Amino acid sequence: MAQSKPDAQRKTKAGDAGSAKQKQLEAYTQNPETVLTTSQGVVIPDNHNSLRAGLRGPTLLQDFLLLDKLSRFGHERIPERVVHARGCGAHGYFEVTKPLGQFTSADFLQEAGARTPVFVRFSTIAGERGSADTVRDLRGFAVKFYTREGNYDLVGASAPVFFIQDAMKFPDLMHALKPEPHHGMPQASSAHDTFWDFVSLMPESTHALMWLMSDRALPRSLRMMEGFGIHAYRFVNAHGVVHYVKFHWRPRLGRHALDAGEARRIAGLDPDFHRRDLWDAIAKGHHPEWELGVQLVEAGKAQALGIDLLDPTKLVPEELVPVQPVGRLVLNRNPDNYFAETEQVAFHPGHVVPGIDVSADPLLQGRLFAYTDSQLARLGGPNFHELPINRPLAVFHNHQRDGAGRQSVPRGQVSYEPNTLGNGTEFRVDGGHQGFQGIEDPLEASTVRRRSPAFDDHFSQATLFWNSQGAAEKDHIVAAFQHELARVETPAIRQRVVDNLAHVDVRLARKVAEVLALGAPDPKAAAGRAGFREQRGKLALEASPSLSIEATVAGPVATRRVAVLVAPGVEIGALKIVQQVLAEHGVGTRIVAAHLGVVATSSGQQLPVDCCFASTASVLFDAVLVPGGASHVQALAQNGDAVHFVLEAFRHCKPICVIGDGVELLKLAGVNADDAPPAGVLVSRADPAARVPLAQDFVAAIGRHRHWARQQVAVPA
Ligand code: HDE
Repeated sequence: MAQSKPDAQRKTKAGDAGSAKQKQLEAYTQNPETVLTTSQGVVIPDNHNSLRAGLRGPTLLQDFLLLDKLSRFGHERIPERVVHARGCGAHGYFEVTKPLGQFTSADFLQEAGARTPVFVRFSTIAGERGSADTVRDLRGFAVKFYTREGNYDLVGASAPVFFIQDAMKFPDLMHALKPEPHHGMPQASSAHDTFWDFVSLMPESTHALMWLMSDRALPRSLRMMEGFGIHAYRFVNAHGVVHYVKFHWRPRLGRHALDAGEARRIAGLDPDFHRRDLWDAIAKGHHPEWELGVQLVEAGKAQALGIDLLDPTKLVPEELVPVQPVGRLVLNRNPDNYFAETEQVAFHPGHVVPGIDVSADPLLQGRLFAYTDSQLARLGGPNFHELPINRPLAVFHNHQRDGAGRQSVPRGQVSYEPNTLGNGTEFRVDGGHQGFQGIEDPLEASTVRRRSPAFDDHFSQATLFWNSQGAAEKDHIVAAFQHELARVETPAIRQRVVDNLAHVDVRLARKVAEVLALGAPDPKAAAGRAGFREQRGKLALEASPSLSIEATVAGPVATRRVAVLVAPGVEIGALKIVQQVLAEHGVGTRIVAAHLGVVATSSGQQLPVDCCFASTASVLFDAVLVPGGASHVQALAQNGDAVHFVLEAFRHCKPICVIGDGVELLKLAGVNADDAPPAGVLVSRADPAARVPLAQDFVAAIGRHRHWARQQVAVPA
């Protein structure tokens, strides 16, 4: 492909490519028209009435206007992705901040400031297309770079490890996770027998399970979620020097999670919570951003690392190999059309460009087959690379031909190589030095259907993850295991899981078992089961602090949402000051009241209301602000929705700021904030001079996001 690319195009500056994909897409976009036509372009005179034999007679088969419309409608659906069916996407660009020429010859990574257009699709793994966004799941994080040397896809996820080591087990894993075949339940959830049956028999899944049961599986926003390439890929530079590379996407807004109960409630209140959040942020110009980091290990030194880079159930702690920032990803444009772009985009981990190559990771190797294969079924034929969203910016030319949905019109007699008939001279592509060279691996081995013994350590990194979590994060992991296993109906499966967990940490296993009416976790029973292999490696680290989001939680507060609860008689003087400070930090406030319209303030002004209790709840906000005003607080105190709003925010450990009499509402909620307010609760009695500092403390509390110490307080919400 690269060999037939016109030189003129190859020489365009990388920086010019910023809007190139958008321009390419514009050639295919359609604006709304005032005339309706059939699919053949014939103007439709009447779009309300079919053609019938007389006013009260049957419809005529000759009504091609009706047939065109009905038939086209009946074919609107394509199969959803067999996994990662539910997703949302956005356009943007990737910009190099640190050129990587020393490690890779990939053209798009050579120049600081060079921009490459991208399309990104986020997804949940298990749920079907119409499932909820906030379910407990790892998320897909797939990035298509439209580079000048062809498309490069980094098809990653929100955890750095996967459940299995070999592609052979992928259909089993997914069959166990997806709804059970007899009754088609549950939707978008791992909390059921078949999933836990399978993973309890596959100890290699333990490390990924720890991630799945942790707060990582409940992102507050896709904009606040980390991404990972999982597998080690390989960079090769112009001199043929090879490095293994692991990719990391780090959100500029920090890493933040939902509370598990909150996530479940949001799934009912707003199943589109994450996609709406992404869409709204981009639409309002708050362009989400991630830093791309790489961990590089020289190929010759991989063995000395003590972690098998080909094992996708292992990560490389960044305390051992630092993550070097090399670029930034900015999402700045919502798609024009969900189906044409987000649904039809087709990723593939084997879409690599010169300078980047795959590794022998046996999971990755299987993916190299699976993605094209599943696009063939999903997108109906081999020409899906011609769909506008998938088209490379690099010119593609080859002799693959025909097939369903072919759009290009290749000219000439020749669709084979070598030839002399194409351009009148001999054309032969045979061992050139351009384009994708691939790394020359000296392979000589007997075929073997077995795993490397280096893959046998199934628990030490699960233990590392557990050791690295903060106290609240550990509580959440325990609660998540309890919740999931309590939904498992077969006691023997629950027992197997806790027996396995005893190999991660005995206290963890005991705590999980506590509420499940199980026998004491028995590590020996686990070790005696078929398939159990444990060559526990010596941990180079006791804990890896970078794995905890609790430890690194403070971050920018821009785009967080604060609910301001109001009722008639609200005092808005202090409120305005706090709102102003919040706005300066990019925090949005929404006025929430018992009804839409306006609320009369204590000074007789009309305060417009943004949303009412009938359609919203505290779980849709990051923090709550209750202004002062005696009658307003009294009215809120008599409104069960308002009291519940505050209680629930308290329970979910969110920052709460109360001004003046607002503190009474907290008391009703059982929270005495008079003397020493609990963590994350900010109280201003009457002193007007204290308002700006109060607002600043509130901003700092929002920056911390959750005040988990409050978790210990029992709250009736
Ligand atoms: Fe995928 N995966 N996968 N996967 N995967 C698909 O491809 C598959 C794996 C990931 O937004 C499918 O086009 C196999 C790991 C993402 O369009 C399918 C194996 C990781 C997406 C497929 C894996 C992923 C997919 C479904 C093991 C994290 C969504 C339709 C050998 C690094 C991309 C499709 C999008 C999608 C197969 C393992 C991430 C069936 C066989 C590990 C983000 O081809």
